[in-house]
Amino acid sequence: LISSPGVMIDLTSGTLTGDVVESEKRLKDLAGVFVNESLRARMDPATIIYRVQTHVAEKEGMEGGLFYGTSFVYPGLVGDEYFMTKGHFHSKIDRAEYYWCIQGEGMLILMDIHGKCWAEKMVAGSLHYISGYIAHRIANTGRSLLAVGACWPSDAGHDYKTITDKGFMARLRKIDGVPQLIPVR
Ligand code: PAN
Ligand code: ZN
Repeated sequence: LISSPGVMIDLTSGTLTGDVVESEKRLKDLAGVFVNESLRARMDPATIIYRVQTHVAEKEGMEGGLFYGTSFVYPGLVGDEYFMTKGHFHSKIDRAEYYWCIQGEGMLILMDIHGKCWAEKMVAGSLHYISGYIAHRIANTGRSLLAVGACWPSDAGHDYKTITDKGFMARLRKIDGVPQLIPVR
């Protein structure tokens, strides 16, 4: 009647062990994601930008279920733009999500359906509610690994195309040594 946990989360690093699906994105996988695409294309394609560990507790697309994931974003820059995730709206665009920062320093970059952007600072322990209709991505603004926990509905899905086609309307750039959210063009 009593079972052992099928998955463990290390509370200081965010690392999952057990029943977990792993994925990673290297610079070669991120064409068009950074403002300076020609620089990205000239950098080492094998550079790892982020990894995600997901506990897939339900079938993808199942209504009423939840997924858990830890995202790890590495420190670094493409020019003056911080390493970051691709970012997405949810395919079921009204689906919300929680993010919380486990270690490192970062920024949660948000954009509404009209292209208005804003950002929230992430430090270990910060909790971030992302309501539906809001695109979201995370950037590492520190010198160490950024780990962010996330919980989202298993029927949310990921709409990357809207971001691939239009991009975020503002970019997080290191200017005078500090992160600033700068409108595109
Ligand atoms: C997160 C993201 C994760 C990777 O789990 O999927 O941070 O970012 P991209 O999916 O934009 O590459 C989430 O928001 N899930 O819904
Ligand atoms: Zn999401």
